[in-house]
Amino acid sequence: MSGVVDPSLLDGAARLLAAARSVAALTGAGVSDESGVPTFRGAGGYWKNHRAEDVATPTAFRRDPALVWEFYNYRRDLLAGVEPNAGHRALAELESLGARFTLVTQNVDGLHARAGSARLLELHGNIWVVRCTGCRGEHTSREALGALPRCTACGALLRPGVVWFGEPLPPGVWEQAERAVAESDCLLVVGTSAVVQPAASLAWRAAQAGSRVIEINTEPTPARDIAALGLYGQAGVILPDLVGRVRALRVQQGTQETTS
Ligand code: BJW
Ligand code: ZN
Repeated sequence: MSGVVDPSLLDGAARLLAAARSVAALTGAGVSDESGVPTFRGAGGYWKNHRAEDVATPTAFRRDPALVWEFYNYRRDLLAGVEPNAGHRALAELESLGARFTLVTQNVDGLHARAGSARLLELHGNIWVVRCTGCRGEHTSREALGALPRCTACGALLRPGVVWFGEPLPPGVWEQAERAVAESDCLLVVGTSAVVQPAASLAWRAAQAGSRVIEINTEPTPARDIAALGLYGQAGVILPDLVGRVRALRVQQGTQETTS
């Protein structure tokens, strides 16, 4: 809970953000937790009931596409009934507070876009995108899909437009994400276990390039080692508080500029 986050740490983090000319954020499943979306690795996470190798690899899809679609259709149904939370909204507001801002997410749920984030890089694709395994055509589909949906153009099986283990990230997206974190003065690492590569390496890449890393999570992760600051509690509580402090500092900066 942010009740236990020391206000001086929140102020320190807000000062880093307000002083930055370029800010990036790397988010994971934890930011959607308070919207009611399960994470992957925590208690109640997807990988507690499903082995990742059975539902999130190209081999699994070749072996049993119906099982894989069952997993993704279940998640699409769940997501159709949830809303972005205060954490998503705070990150969207941060984008409008002056610095250059890029939001890099590992999430496929589309909630950052729904909250209003515009400069958004989805490293692991999007669950509402459907891709043909034959002609590679892509389209966005929010309708219910059958157990084994097929492409109307070529008849081949359709698959979810997400990145499975062993697959490369979407072309171009990775390069843009690397550039954004390397150029940032401050990187927020929010709600990710920071163990899935190459996404997690962005935190280390930023630190190496001199960016100040701020970790926001319910518990420290391996990224704590390279973070300048760690804020431990719920993202949906900490982010609005933090962004409110950045907003106040920006207003002060503006007043100083006009009076000096
Ligand atoms: C809260 C909170 C609250 C909770 N507030 N916080 C180097 C070393 C070892 C292995 C590899 C390596 N390089 C590559 C690999 C292999 C593999 C990998 O990383 N494996 C490791 C896990 C061992 N990586 C890949 O295969 C990647 N591809 C690749 O490397 O390709 C190379 C290649 C190149 C050229 C040709 C061919 C290949 C692809 C990785 C794809 C990951 N896909 C998934 C599924 C996506 C689709 C779907 O959603 O179904 O992505 S797996 C899953 O993990 C999903 C997530 O995006 C990803 C990250 O999880 P995330 O977001 O961190 O969630 P959790 O649950 O782990 O953590 C939640 C966190 O939130 C926790 O810390 C909580 O404490 C916190 N939290 N509530 C704040 N309220
Ligand atoms: Zn097709």
